[in-house]
Amino acid sequence: MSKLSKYRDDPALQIITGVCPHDCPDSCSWQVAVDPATGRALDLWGHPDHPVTQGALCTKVDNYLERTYHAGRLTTPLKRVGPKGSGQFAPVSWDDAIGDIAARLQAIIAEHGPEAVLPYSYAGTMGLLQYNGMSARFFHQMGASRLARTICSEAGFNGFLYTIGATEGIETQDYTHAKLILIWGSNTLTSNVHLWQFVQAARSQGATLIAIDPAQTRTARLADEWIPIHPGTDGALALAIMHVIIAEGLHDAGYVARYTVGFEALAQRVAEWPPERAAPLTGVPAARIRDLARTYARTQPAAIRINYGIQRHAGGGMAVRTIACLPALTGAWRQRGGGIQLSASGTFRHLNQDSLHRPDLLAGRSPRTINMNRLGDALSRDPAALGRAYYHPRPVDAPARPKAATPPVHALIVYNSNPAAVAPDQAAVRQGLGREDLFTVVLEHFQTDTADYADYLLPATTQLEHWDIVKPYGHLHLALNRPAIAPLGQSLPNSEIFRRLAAAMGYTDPCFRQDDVTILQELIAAQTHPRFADITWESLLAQGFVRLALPQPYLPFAQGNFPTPSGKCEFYSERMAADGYDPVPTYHPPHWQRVQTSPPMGGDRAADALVCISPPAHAFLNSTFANVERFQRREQTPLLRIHPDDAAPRGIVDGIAVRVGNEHGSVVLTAQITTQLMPGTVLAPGVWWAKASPDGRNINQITTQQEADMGAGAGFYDTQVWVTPLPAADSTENAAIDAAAQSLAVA
Ligand SMILES: Nc1nc2c(c(=O)[nH]1)N[C@H]1C(S)=C(S)[C@@H](COP(=O)(O)OP(=O)(O)OC[C@H]3O[C@@H](n4cnc5c(=O)[nH]c(N)nc54)[C@H](O)[C@@H]3O)O[C@H]1N2
Ligand SMILES: Nc1nc2c(c(=O)[nH]1)N[C@H]1C(S)=C(S)[C@@H](COP(=O)(O)OP(=O)(O)OC[C@H]3O[C@@H](n4cnc5c(=O)[nH]c(N)nc54)[C@H](O)[C@@H]3O)O[C@H]1N2
Ligand code: SF4
Ligand SMILES: [Mo]
Repeated sequence: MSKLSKYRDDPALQIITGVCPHDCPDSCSWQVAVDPATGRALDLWGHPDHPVTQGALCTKVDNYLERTYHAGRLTTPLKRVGPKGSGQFAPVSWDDAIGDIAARLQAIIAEHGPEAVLPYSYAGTMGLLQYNGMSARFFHQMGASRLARTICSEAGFNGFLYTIGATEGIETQDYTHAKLILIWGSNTLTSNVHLWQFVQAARSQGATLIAIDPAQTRTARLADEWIPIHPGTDGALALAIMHVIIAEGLHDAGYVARYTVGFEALAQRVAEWPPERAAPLTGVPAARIRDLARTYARTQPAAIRINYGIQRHAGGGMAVRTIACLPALTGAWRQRGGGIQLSASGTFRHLNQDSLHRPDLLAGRSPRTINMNRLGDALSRDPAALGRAYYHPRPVDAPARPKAATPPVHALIVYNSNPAAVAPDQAAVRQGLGREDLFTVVLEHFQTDTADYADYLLPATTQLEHWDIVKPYGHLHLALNRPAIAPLGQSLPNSEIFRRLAAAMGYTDPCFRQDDVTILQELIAAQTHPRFADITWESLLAQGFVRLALPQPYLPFAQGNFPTPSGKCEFYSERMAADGYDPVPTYHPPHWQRVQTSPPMGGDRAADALVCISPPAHAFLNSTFANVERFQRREQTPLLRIHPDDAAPRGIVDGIAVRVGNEHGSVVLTAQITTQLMPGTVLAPGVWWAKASPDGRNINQITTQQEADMGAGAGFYDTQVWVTPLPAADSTENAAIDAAAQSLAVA
């Protein structure tokens, strides 16, 4: 019996419609059964009428009440009483907390200016209001440093824009119509599970599914074929595929002539990329590349799903820019179920959020922008490090000069994020967070790794407890979230916390007194683009979710109409040239391939480095859910997956503790030996809370602040590590590894 039918017929219960707030393409609509007598939520399930949710939630959110009512939920404001970072707090009243925080911020602004205050937030909730509504207004009014929100998708996002013009593509439901599906750098069954039903429907009608991934993920295991690839080398594979397609005349000359620019330049470039050149770089045999190119060009409709895993590398932007050329070359866009999807966020690009964010409150000021991937550098007292943290997304953007890097950050306000666990170069982040002269405020549901460093820790409500609107990035339905239950304890929505802070700071603009429902109604009313024609407050209230007013089926580029400067798919991009890039697809190797020319295959010497990736764990969502016992049991313990060919020469056997380290730091993980992985690559599912890990650290000890090639994006998976049994077999071996780490740090 479905959960809905279990609760529907009980007249004593209320059923409230909402939407999952998590950073996940699926943005499921949900229904919550509430007992009005007690005010408690009894259960929740996927909305049966939503065309993508189709009545089911993922395993994490299906058990959401275990997180909502978890004993660890923060229920009162807390003030630090122990040493910095100790996580020792005492309860205080909201009035005292807000009053003292405002006084501290006023003092810092008076002494160092408002740029000494840094907001740090990401997508703990994707609800537009709680993600960055009242908070954006607050920091605009203050003139605080701005934050470039680069930690997830910026490299690939910008690469996609150069080729296509916007992150639009195949509508998720239309994968049903494909005859060939390439899942390329995406573990669909973990990170985008609602796509799977459409993939399976296509396969039941004869479609073939191929997964291209360094790991034989649960998705790759269920595919018709797994093509293992070295991390960060997908651009070379795409260049070689295009080589074969053009050399063999398999491209769609009509589509190319009408709807693309730069074919001649592309043909010239890929002539330099025979499969024999890409094979040693990617680890994919030349014959397999040829065959894949032919199958891709000859099978229509052909659908590609890329995800952000392929762009967390030094060359991630160019790789996505290159792969995005494929469907125009073969004319795949002409057909329903043909094309590519990275994200659907661009279908919402006309959403005007000025009424929500109020950028006008900056009143002509233009505060510096800090790259969130460089939080460690940003919190440093060294101006050279702080200068590196200034946002410079393109080669033409000059990095800040050290002397320009002032003032140091004196106050950090964290919401919707857990940087002590998720940000790269954890040692640097923790050193910054541990500064005695840094005033830190954290808004949270739980006492996370980051919360341990707070001077004030403020309890926030969850999606079950507040209003919001979610703009999805995996489908076209905007959704309204109604609160189902009252806030737990004294917790407050982010919006209300910033509303109270604004009042205490003396901010008088009427926008700081608007209530949440008014703000959301105003946001909806402000939309003038025809895509939002069907989306009204009333339709959202009545249905819970409303699709953008786009034709169905929606084939965005069947007749060109690319939102690029030329209006065409840009094989040649003037804009890239102006931004300092090669205007034609090319290969940007991953960092590991730049410092080490031969692939780290086989690992015949224990001192050889391995490439380390740390993609999403199935039962966590980044570091969210990693404190809930059910999901900890599902993920067992912080693991390092390693191929037997790499384990044997290092004396590593299944189940032993290993030390994984490089020039940034080290972490202890449990070895899990598996052949479901490209030799030379190790994989640590992320992101565990550091304090729940054996040595109080997690995998971001070994990740880098180094930006990817575009958008100052993150390089989480472009890192090399040395792996040794713990304790190391003998100390000479450890010394050799430390020496190797030093030499890489210099290189
Ligand atoms: N359960 C769960 N769901 C999630 C998340 C989570 O943590 N857990 N995270 C959410 C977030 S924040 C995001 S951004 C989205 C998307 O999140 P993504 O990080 O894009 O997640 P995946 O789809 O798992 O894609 C990563 C896949 O790419 C592979 N990979 C890594 N490097 C390379 C490479 O260089 N080339 C190729 N071809 N493959 C590579 C990994 O092995 C993995 O299978 O998912 C969201 N959904
Ligand atoms: N090694 C490694 N590191 C990674 C990744 C990886 O693949 N490997 N993935 C990266 C990616 S793709 C991303 S997107 C980032 C994500 O990094 P984060 O955005 O930091 O995501 P989470 O770890 O889920 O932490 C979100 C926090 O927000 C809190 N939260 C949720 N809702 C609310 C709310 O309404 N109010 C307040 N105040 N708090 C709320 C949650 O309790 C949670 O602690 O991590 C990145 N880090
Ligand atoms: S995390 Fe993703 S799949 Fe799970 S309920 Fe939320 S939107 Fe749906
Ligand atoms: Mo992400």
